[in-house]
Amino acid sequence: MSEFKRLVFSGVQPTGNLHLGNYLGAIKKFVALQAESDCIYCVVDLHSITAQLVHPDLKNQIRSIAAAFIASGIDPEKHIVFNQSAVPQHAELAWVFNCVARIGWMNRMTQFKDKAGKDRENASLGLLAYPSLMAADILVYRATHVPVGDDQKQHLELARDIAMKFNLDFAEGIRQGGRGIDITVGEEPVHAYFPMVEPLIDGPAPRVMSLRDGTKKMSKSDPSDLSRINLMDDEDAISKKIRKAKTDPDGLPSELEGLKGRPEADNLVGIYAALAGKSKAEILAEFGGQQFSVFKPALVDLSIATLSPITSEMRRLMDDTTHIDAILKKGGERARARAEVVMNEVRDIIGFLR
Ligand code: AQP
Repeated sequence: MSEFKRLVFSGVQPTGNLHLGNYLGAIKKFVALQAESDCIYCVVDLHSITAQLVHPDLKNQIRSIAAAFIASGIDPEKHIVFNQSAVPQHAELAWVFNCVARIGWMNRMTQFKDKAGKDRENASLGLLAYPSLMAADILVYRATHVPVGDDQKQHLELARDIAMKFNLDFAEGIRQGGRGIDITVGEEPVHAYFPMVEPLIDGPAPRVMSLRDGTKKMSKSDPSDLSRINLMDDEDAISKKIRKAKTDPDGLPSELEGLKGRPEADNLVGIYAALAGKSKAEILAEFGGQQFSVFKPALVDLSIATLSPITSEMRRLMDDTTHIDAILKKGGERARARAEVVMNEVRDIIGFLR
């Protein structure tokens, strides 16, 4: 065998309301990938306690992410949907990876720097080690492809570094058990137990920006609710947020060039294009020369038409959580069985007695 079997893995943190950035940057891609790949989609609850330890309504937050997956069109029968803490092998492999990875690698992560802010000494150790757990989430299934937004690119590069170092450090243990696959990384032949994961970043909108500041990414943890469109927002809220979205006084240009230096206009056009399944150039050909007073109502209509079926299905699923709980339980069992096969091999490769 000269290739790892294609397997898609991705996760979303239950840290608050899912927003349009999460949907366009990640979940929409999750849905599209189901047709061609075996997929595992995870609510990464262990990650949610890295930046904020106590979440008063964590159980429902976890359910609501799973509800968003299902309402968006993920099929939990054909693929696997579960929450991370139900599969302890993630944390076990993360410990191994904490010992493989170097502190310097973690210190360079821009997300750590952003989230820890000026008070780095007071950030949790978990926040620093976050990318190591993320690598374990993926590699505990030996997944090969990871659909994510642009903000996760650096973490995936680190996952590749961790996989590579594990493959090299434990080369003997991997060969001894007759495990692993011969692959080429760059020019170098490597006998690999873990694959070099491929990020799948391209998509309708790899980086959706805040509606209040076109230079900041749309984020669940932004204190301003006006900065994002939540998947659970009703029509009035969507309409209000788009009407209040920051713009500049000029109308829309007819060419892409005219969006340069206009981050808010660029963002709104990008959102429209992603929702419509068209390119930004096509949207500008349609709306070039028009004022935002014309463009914004069109964006409101398109946003509501796309999101309201998802929102109403999420609400229905969250009204009686027995269905979601059953999906997560079954998904957890299926994921655990697969992760345990890999962990047993990892324990043998390292040389732990079992
Ligand atoms: N603004 C965004 N544009 C495109 N993709 C985005 N993603 C997040 N924000 C955007 C993608 O959504 C997936 C799930 O993200 P996450 O919840 O695991 O963590 P995050 O990247 O840290 O997202 P948030 O919304 O900004 O959450 P907080 O505020 O809690 O940190 C990922 O694939 C991510 O790339």
